[in-house]
Amino acid sequence: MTGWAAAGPSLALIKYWGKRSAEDNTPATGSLAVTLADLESRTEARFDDRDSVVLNDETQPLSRFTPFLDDLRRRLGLGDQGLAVVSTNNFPTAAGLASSSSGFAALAGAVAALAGANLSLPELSALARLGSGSATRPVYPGFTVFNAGATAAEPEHDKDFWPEFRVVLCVVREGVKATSSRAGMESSRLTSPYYQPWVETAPGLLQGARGALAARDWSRLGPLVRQSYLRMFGTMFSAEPPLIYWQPESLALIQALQDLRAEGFQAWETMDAGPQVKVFCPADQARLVVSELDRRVPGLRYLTAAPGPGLRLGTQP
Ligand code: 2P0
Repeated sequence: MTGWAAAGPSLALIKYWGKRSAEDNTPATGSLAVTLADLESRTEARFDDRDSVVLNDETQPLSRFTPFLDDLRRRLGLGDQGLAVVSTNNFPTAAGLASSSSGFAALAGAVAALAGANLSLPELSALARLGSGSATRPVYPGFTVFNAGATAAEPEHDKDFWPEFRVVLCVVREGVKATSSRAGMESSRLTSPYYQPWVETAPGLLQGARGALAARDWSRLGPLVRQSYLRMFGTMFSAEPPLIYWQPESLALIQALQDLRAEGFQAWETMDAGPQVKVFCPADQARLVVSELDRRVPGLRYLTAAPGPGLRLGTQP
């Protein structure tokens, strides 16, 4: 028998960056995110003599997975059975398109299905957290919140809450990033003088953004989204050694979007632990945003996504 699960990436409007407890993998800052449609990690798990993880046809080193697989075995009562995991992403992996969120959510779901565990969504979210903090969120469809210090994310609004909401993903570089989020946020915490102010001011951004999202108000939401990612990067730029995920095209896109907003667009960017730029905008502006960005910063690949479903899982013979 095989357990399977599929999850979309969770893209944060308000960012999780830093841990309250590394041992429990709980966040220092609360995040507000959207689960994306069409992009997905799809994972299958079956029992085997020993553990193995194959991602996009490549066998992975087990070091990043063994602690999580051990946690899953312990919590799901699987003894010491080996797990053979095969996963595919239909979008660029580990380049700041939030593949650890969808990947670890799908892995938790696939092993829970294989174990025959009938878990609630909060239980699945808490299980996914043991793999990756951001993986708590895409268990739910649409918009989700993962509060500071929490052990699971919560649903905020369903995927149809704001039908005009779109995300344009601007793929600046494909390929694996140099520093993982986990290492990067720990380095920010330990070395940046701006880390404490980041954590202290994060609740105000989250509260404001929840209100602006509830009101579907671009002009209130956009500036809060911008403050969240730029304050997060403030802790990275000021770390020792500095953490600079940006590429020249990333900054060119940020400047082009500033110009587009001055021209009347509601197109607000965010970035994660990688060079990609992601733009939140109304559906009726998305096509024009892509063509204007392509004209001003040529040569990049663009994907457009709407809010999507939460975790899907099951078993097959
Ligand atoms: C987020 N990121 O809120 C933020 C913004 C990256 C930048 O959540 O250590 O891979 O596995 O819990 O979940 C990436 O952090 O870190 C992340 P771990 P994770 O989407």
